[in-house]
Amino acid sequence: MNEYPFIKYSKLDFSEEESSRRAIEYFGFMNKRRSIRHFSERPVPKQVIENLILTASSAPSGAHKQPWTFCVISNHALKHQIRTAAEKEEKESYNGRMTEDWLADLAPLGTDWQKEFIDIAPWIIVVFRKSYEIIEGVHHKNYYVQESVGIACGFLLAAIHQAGLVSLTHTPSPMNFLQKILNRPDNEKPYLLIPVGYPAEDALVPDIKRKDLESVSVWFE
Ligand code: IYR
Repeated sequence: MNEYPFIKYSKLDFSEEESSRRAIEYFGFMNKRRSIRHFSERPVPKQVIENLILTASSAPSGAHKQPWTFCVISNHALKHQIRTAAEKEEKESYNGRMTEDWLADLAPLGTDWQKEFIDIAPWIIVVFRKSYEIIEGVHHKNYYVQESVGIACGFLLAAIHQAGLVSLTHTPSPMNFLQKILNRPDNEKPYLLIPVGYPAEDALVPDIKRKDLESVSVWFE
C-alpha cells in the first residue's frame, strides 16, 4: 500500500473568545435538535441530501476505511416495502420480543410498532456498516466499524439539523430485511434507518430534560 503524502494542516485560527463563543453557540444550536416521529411530505431537494451524506462520510474511521454505505431512498414503492417489513418486525418486538422493562422505559416516549414516517418522509437513509471490503476478490477487514459508523451517523444527524431538517434514528429489529430489500452484498449489514425531511406542522415532542454537565462528566485537572 502506498503511503499518503503528508501536507500541512490548514488550521482554523479562532481566538480564545471566538472559540468560547462558538462552543456556546453550537451547544445552543445542537441542543435544539430533537428526534421527530411526525414528518411533512414537503420535498427536500436531492442536492441537500447529497451534501448531508458528504458530511457524514467526512467522519473519522478506523484506518480511514470509511466502512459505510448510505442507501438513500425517495422511491415511494420502495419506501412502502420497507415500512411494511419494518412494521412486521416491530409488531413482533413490541408484542413479545421486548422485555417488560424495555417497554416501560419506552412508554413515556410514546413509541409503538407503527412506522408511518417511512412512507411520509421524503427521504429515508439506510446506513450500512461494512465489516470488510472485497478488492479484486480478496477480503480486507475493516477496523472499529461500529465506532466509525456511529460517528458518521452523528455527523449526519448534526448536518441534518444544520440544514433545518429533522430526522429520527430508527432501529427496526432485527433489520436484516433491509439488506435483502436493498439488495446489499454480504459485507454490508444494516446499522440505522434515518428518515429525513421537514417536521409535520403539528409535530409534538416529549418534553425531555437532558442531563447536566455534572451528571455526564468527571474532571481530572
Ligand atoms: N426499535 C423500536 C423500539 C425503540 C427502542 C428504543 I431503545 C428507542 O429509544 C425507541 C424505539 C422502534 O424504533 O420503535
